[in-house]
Amino acid sequence: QGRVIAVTGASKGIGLSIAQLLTAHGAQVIGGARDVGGGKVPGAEFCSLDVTDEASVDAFAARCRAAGADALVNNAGVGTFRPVEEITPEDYRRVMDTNVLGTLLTTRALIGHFRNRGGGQVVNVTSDVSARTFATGALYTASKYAQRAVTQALAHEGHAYGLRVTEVRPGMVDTFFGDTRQGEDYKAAWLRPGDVAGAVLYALSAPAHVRIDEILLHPVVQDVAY
Ligand code: NJP
Repeated sequence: QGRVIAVTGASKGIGLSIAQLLTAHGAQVIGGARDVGGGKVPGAEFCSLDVTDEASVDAFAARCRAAGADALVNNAGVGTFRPVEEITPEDYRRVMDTNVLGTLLTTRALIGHFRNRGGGQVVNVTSDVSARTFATGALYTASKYAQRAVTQALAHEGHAYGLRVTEVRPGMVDTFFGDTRQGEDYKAAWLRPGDVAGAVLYALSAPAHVRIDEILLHPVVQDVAY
């Protein structure tokens, strides 16, 4: 209620749902993504943001600092699923730049602000595959393992000044992820974006003396694979 929360990748899928749910709970949301036509959430602000572009991130962060941001949700992400022998340098750069460098850049741009305020929260939406892998998952899971490492290192660094860091690790979610469409029949029993948004809300709603380190959630239909 009344908190200012920055959400990356807010134009569709999980990020859009996070923006909607947080706004419905009285937060002032500043969403960002490349598609400025998406992310239309009544009551929320939406800014152009490419997390792989330093200048774009700095402009987004400047707006978040000016608004007095209390928390950052790093949700923007992409995936490409190919066997190792088919992965191109272009695939590598797109996935690693978005998922790893993007998380680093947005976080770097806001943690000084959080430190100056004596605390804050960072919630990183990584994946259930941030700690296991599978065939065709080399590139995506490498990026998510790395994003998990960034998340955990940040938790160590931020502990000294009251930064609370959470990793949210969803299994299969019905979104547009990996150039798919939302609402396809084969995804009917998957997690809904709102399920993940609920986990983010839970982490952000924890009392000030509580740090939610990690939330792992799966649709029941997904094999218990960890
Ligand atoms: O995917 P999708 P999700 N700069 O494609 C944005 C993780 N996850 O909601 O820029 C800024 O519907 C893009 O916006 P736009 C996944 O790894 C998912 O499922 O306009 N934003 C859009 O808003 C990711 O970290 C599943 O194209 C950028 C959003 O990201 C997170 O969940 C399973 C951007 C992607 O929306 C959200 O993905 C899992 C950039 N450069 C983890 N590039 C799953 N769906 O099954 C992309 O374990 N975005």
